[in-house]
Amino acid sequence: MKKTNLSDHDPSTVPSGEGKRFAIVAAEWNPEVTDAMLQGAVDTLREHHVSEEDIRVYRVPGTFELTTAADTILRRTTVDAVICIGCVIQGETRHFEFICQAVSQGLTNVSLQRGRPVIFSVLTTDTMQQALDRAGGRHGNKGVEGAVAALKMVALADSIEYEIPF
Ligand code: DLZ
Repeated sequence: MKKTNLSDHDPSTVPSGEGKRFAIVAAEWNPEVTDAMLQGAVDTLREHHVSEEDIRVYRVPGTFELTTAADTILRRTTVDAVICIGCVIQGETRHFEFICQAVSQGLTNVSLQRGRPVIFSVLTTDTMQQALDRAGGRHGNKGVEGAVAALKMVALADSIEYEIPF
């Protein structure tokens, strides 16, 4: 089946997160969007048996700061994955391009360097309406999708055994 929207996931296909620990970092910019995504992510982790005390929520000023926050969390804690939530809306200047480029590359680098999943739940839209449509509106909730992706990546990591001495 073609998969275009993890918000429509079949819950039975999502691994349990029991005993796993997650950090969620959400940007303060565009809070009407990021707050809804954050709530969607928390609710989804809870639905999949992650206990409340195993979900740590952090805030950063803007989407650009997600990279530093994710790196600090992974250097200082033993969480299994970090879900990064942000919303960048195209404006009149080139700020949009710089932020989107920096955060997508930055989060990829952090994940590879720290060896744990860093989930890109960042909306990059032309308008606020497009963002709202993806934060609990007609196109689902990218926070929910981020939580599903995190649960799947943590389970994947658990399933890959070391054949080469670490
Ligand atoms: C500066 C800025 C602009 C113009 N737009 C957004 C946005 O749409 N979404 C967002 O999350 N953050 C924005 N920011 C703030 C930057 O992410 C960052 O916080 C500042 O440039 C300070 O480093």
